[in-house]
Formats: sequence, C-alpha cells, structure tokens
Amino acid sequence: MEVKTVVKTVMKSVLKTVVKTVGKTVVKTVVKTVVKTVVKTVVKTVVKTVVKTVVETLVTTVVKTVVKIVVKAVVKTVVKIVVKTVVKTVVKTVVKTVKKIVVTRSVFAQLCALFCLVFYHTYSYILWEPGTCIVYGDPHYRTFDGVTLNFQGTCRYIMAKDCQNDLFSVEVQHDNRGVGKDVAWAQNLTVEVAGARVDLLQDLGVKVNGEMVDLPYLYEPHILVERSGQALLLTTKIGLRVLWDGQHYGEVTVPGSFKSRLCGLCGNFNSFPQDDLRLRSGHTTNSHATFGNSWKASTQSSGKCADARDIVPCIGAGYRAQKIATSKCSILKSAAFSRCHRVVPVAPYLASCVYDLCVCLEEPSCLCDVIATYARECARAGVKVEWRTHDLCAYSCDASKGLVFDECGPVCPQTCATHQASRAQYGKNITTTINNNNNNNNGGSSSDGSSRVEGGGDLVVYPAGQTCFKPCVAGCQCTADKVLHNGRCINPQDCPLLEDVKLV
Ligand SMILES: [Ca+2]
Repeated sequence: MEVKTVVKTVMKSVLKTVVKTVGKTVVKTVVKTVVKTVVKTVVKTVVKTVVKTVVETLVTTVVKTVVKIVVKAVVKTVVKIVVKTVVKTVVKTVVKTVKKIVVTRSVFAQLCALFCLVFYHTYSYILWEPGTCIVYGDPHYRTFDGVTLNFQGTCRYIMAKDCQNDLFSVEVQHDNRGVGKDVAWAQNLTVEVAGARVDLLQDLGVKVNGEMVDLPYLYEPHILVERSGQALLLTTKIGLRVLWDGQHYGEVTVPGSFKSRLCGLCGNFNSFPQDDLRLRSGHTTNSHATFGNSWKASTQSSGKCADARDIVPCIGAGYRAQKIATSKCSILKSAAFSRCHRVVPVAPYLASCVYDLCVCLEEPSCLCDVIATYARECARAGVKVEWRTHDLCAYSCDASKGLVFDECGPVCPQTCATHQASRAQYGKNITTTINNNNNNNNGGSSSDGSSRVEGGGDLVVYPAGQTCFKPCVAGCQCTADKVLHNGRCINPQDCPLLEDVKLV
C-alpha cells in the first residue's frame, strides 16, 4: 500500500513535473511562436502600412507638386500664348475691319455724294426750277444760290450774264447818292437781250437803245417792258425776267435751263452757294470787294472807276448808332414777321438792315427798303406780312383813282386787256392788237395793255395770273372787283372794246 502510494505519489509528482515542464515548454513555445507571429505580423503590417503610407504620401505629394508646377507652367504659357494670339488677332481684325469700314464708308460717301449730286441736278433740271437773284439796299445781293453779298463799289457791274451762250446780260450801275464815300446803292439796271439794250432807270423811266420810251413797250417779239404795281417788269421770250422798283430794289429771274451757265455778281446758279464768289479769272475769294471789283462792266459811265474795298460801317458809326440801328431793325424779329421766320431766314436781312442803318440812320427809306425786301421774300415764299403802319413806312395810294395799298398784290394786275383775254379763253396765251388811238398813258403808270406800243406790233398779254410766276408785289392795286385802266380802277363792263383778240 505504501509502495503504491509512493509510486502513485512519485508518478504523480513525475507526471506533474513532466506535464508542468512539457506544458511550460509547450506554452512557452506556443506563446513564443504566437507572440513572434503576432509581433512579426504586426510589425510587418505596421511597417508595410507606414511604408505604404509614407510612399503613397510622398508620391502623392511629389506628383501633386509636380503636376501643380507643370500645370501652372503650362497654363501660364498657354494663357500667355492664347492672350498674345487673341490680342494680336483681335487687334489685327479690328484694324483690318476699321480700315475696311473707313474705306467702304469713304467709297459709300463718295458714291452717295455722287448719286445725290446727279439726283439733285437731274431733279433740278427736270423741274427747270427758276432762280432769282436780288439786289437791294446799299447794296446787298442775294445770289441765285442764296449767298448774301455786301458790295460797295460805285461803278457799273455785270449783275448776271449768260457766260456760255451770251443770250443776255444784266448790268447794274452803283452810285453813292452822296451818302458817305464808301457806300453805294443800285442806281439803274441795263438789260441786253435779243439785240436790244434796255435801261431801267430811277423813278421808273425806261430807255430802249438809248431812247426814252413809254410803257407798256414791246420789242417784237422778244421783250415786253411794263409797269407792275410800283415797279417795272421786263419779260423776255427766253424766260429772263427783270423787276426794278425805280429806286434800289431789283431782281433777275431766269429759268432752270440757265443753270451753271451764269456769271457776275449773282453767282453761277449751279445750286452750290460755296463757289458763288468766283472771280472773272475763275478763282474763288472770300472778299466781297475783290469779287465785286472783278465783275466791272467793260464800259463805265465815268470812264474809269476805282476799286471798292470791304467795309464794316457799324465800326465807324460808333456804339450809339449801332445800338439805334439794332433797335430799329428789331422789327424784323417781331411777331408781325414770325410766320415768315420759318420759311425765310431773317438773319441775313437783319444784318443787312443794321449794316444799312449804320450808314444812313436818319434816312427812313433805308429802314423801309430792307424791311420791304424781307416782306417781299416772305411773299415769294407764300407768307403775306402786313407790317406797314401809319408810323412805319406808310404807303400812300391815290384813293381818288380807286387804288388801295396791297402788301401782296398781283404782279400782273387785271386790266381791260387781260379781263377781255380771260373771257375769250381762260388759261391760254393770246395776242391782242392794241388800239393805238387809245393812247392815254399818264406817265407810264398804267400797265393795262391799252397804251401805245412802240413799233405798232402786237402786245402779248395774258389772262391774269397765268404768266405772273411771282406770288405778289407790294403796291397800289385795284380791289378785286375792278380792273386797271389808264391808272384808274374801273368796272370791267366799262372797259373800251379792244379791236382784236385772237389766240396765239
Ligand atoms: Ca454757286
């Protein structure tokens, strides 16, 4: 029992020791292995992760930086190139386009101007639009193309002339009327046409080829000179018409067929005002005096004639005179003329008015002449202005003869002849043989067609209004129900029977 127990105990102890030792070794080995494995794995994993992370980060950063730098450089270069190219292209294109536009516009403008020129001239020529040049005051000219000219020469000048075919010429004599030595007025007109020389003189006298004549006067068959209101009216077969008021105002009207054919103080009638101050030599000038001097007529009444010079009368007249002149002329800007301001610019007439009054402040006719001229231009443009008053340029008409003042009466008033002609055939030209026995012209104051006609020829008269292209003239007229006969207004039924009326 004892041995068994001892053996058992020994065995138990041996076993315990063996198990303990084996277990210890196994555990040690296992633990060692496990730890080793774990550590190895952990280290491997950690190292791998760390290395991976480091490498990854490194690579990423490097790549990123490199890419960033490269991209930046590329972008910078690309942008630089693009901007440079774009700017260059844009500038080039803009310059090219602008050049093209400028050239195109220039060409277009030239083509347009050429077209307008051709169109304008064609238009003007087709319409045969007549042109009128006037002279008034001391003296001012408004040329066919609308330029206002102040010219104080005291000689004889070519006012208007057909310089291409020499069909007519109108000369104007200036004189200074004893008012200052540097100023002048139109004194008379001389018309040469169809081989005749007609002088339209002061106070409405008329000379034909040097001889005084009575009115109406027919120079067969080309020229008719007659009284028209308070003026002389010369009409010609070629369409030239000259009106002269016997004092200071004259107008020359020509048909459009004379366009660009004229020369003289009235300009060249080519529809361009810019070239109106053309000297006889062909050059243009800005000096009114130089221009006027170049158009002296070949024959001068006093043999020789001094050149005029450009003057500004208001400078010499002084401040007070200038102030009064401006004040008196302001009537042109008054309400009486307001309707006309829109159709006839008042500025040139206002300037002419002040200019004239600085020369002759105390002479009422100086003011009246300019205002009347402006009113006449208004009437021509279709605006009738009643501007005269009892105190301002009053006009007296002989009421005992039935005459009344009309600011805008007919240029060719109704007479016995025109009345009879109108009744014969309204609207057609007629020829009336004048009764030479009915010669009762009281000093040329009648234009009724019943007066003597030099040469005994037929006097061409017209139904009223048919050939009087001018809108109206200021003067003493008959009332609408009367006709003019021998300077008096009579009832049409009281007219003497004209001998013969026949159609042309
Ligand atoms: Ca011109």
